[in-house]
Amino acid sequence: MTTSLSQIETDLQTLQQEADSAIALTTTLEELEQLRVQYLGKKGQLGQILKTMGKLSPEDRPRLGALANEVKEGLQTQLENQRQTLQQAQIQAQLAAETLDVTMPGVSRPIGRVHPLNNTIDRVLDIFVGLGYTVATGPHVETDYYNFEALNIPADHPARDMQDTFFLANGHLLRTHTSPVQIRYMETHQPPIRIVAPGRVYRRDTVDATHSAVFHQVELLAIDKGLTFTDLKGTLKEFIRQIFGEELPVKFRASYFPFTEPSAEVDVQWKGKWLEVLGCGMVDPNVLKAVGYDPEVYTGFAAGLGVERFAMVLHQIDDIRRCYQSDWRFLRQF
Ligand code: 2U9
Repeated sequence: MTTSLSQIETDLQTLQQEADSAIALTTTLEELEQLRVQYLGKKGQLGQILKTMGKLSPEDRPRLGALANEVKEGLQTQLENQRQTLQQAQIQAQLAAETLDVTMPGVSRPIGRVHPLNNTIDRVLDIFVGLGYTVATGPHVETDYYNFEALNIPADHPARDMQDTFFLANGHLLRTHTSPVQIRYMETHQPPIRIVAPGRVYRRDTVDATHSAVFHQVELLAIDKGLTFTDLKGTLKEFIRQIFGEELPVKFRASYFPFTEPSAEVDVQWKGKWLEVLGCGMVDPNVLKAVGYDPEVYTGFAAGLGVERFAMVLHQIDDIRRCYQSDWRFLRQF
């Protein structure tokens, strides 16, 4: 069977038309490459058609050769055009996917703020610093001597029951008050002394709305020649005036602490209620002796307040546990 020139011409035109639409329909560079192999590859369709050229008469061959070249170049141009189109599309898609829209609203992070307990400590310290006091701090892990013995609380003293705490294997303990700070300070300083000691303290306590095994105190201590209970009253009244922002009725009610004699609890009338806000007293002579001060020469006064209790009173907080839960809905109110 001989193949006619017109037959091959028809085959080439059909190939051209099929390839036209097939190339235009590709959506990926991989599909396009498959088509290139299919049409122009070694075993491609164009090659297959050209193989039949041998069956043509010699005079027909040049015409067909020219036509085949035309088809081949046409296919190459089309493949190249489509390759560029697809590549552009791919770049555009990638750009769209990776573009950073700098006009989009950012992810906002709420700005933190001072915790109500720290805020209360700061306010208390500010007032005493204004009255000439120096801030002093000390270790949370203490010895029995600094936490109890030097503060006139010997081993068999009933006050130890209320201040049971956490003991370490080596006999050290977590301080039950910040008072050891003042003992350490007195050991290394001579009167006159005016210090205020803020910090975290620990007690073996059952947690409820008003009790926590870990809480905070601020204590103050003044030692000088001739200090009296009147100086203590004046100092605390001024403190109360400043922290509550107004002159309030104040009551000093007799009380007992091992490290002060006489001792008192301080009540303040605020918004119609009497609130217990401070403990205080004249430093017990035994405490002065323990640090080598002569109680015949020096006298002093001390006071202590529970920071949580104070913050709860100032901000009408109903449950001490809110102070430790880091709940932003609670904290953002302050
Ligand atoms: C030295 C001498 C005396 C500190 C004092 C109180 C009274 C007091 C309580 C307040 C509420 C403890 O957190 S609380 O439960 N504190 O009532 N504290 S006098 O007296 C001292 C401290 C150090 C050397």
